[in-house]
Amino acid sequence: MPYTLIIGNKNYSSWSMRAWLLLKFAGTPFEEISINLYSGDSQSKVKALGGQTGLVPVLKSGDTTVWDTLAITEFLYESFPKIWPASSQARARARSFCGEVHSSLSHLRDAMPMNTRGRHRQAPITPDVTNEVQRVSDIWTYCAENYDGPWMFGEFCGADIIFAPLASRFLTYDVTLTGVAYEYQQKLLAHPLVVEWFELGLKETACIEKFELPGIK
Ligand SMILES: N[C@@H](CCC(=O)N[C@@H](CS)C(=O)NCC(=O)O)C(=O)O
Repeated sequence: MPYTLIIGNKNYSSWSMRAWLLLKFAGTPFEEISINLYSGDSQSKVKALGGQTGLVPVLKSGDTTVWDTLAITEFLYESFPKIWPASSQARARARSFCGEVHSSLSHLRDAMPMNTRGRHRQAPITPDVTNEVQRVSDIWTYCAENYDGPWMFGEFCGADIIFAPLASRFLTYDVTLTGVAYEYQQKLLAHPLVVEWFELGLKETACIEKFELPGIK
């Protein structure tokens, strides 16, 4: 296998989802090593496999080990250029938006842990969370209005993948978007690779209590 991907629980690990989708989208075969996260020794298992932070995802290719999702994205881009848009300007925009997901949106990510099988869950919605949801909606609206084609930058690419777990979170916590942002979220949730990831998550039995927020009564 040209690649080995170390990932966490499909139901809960948003960064794992992104790396897995990137490899699937690239169309390359890969071996998958799954770690049950937050299980006591999960970080030491990841470190033993070469992930220096103990966090997933970790990608291995020959002698090269890459951790951190943006580093993995850029590493794969070197072999699979379709991961970013072809135009330099669009690529810069895509990287900027994806950088925001990676380094910002922390209120949203903390309040709404990814739980792909969860539905009608209640997240603590603070003004910061509301602002970050609005930011995602604005990004999706901007892309729909400025690029031709069904996906953020026209053709499906890494930007759609980096944003996919947000579409999942909005579904889990009943965050209702409107207009083109809503339409894009629905398209993303129906993308065959996203559906495949969700189906694999449904087969998992591990339950991580802290990511199981209460349902709406
Ligand atoms: N900045 C890292 C974040 C990785 C991360 O937070 N991974 C989570 C799963 S989504 C993890 O490994 N959690 C396990 C733990 O904290 O013990 C990236 O982009 O890959």
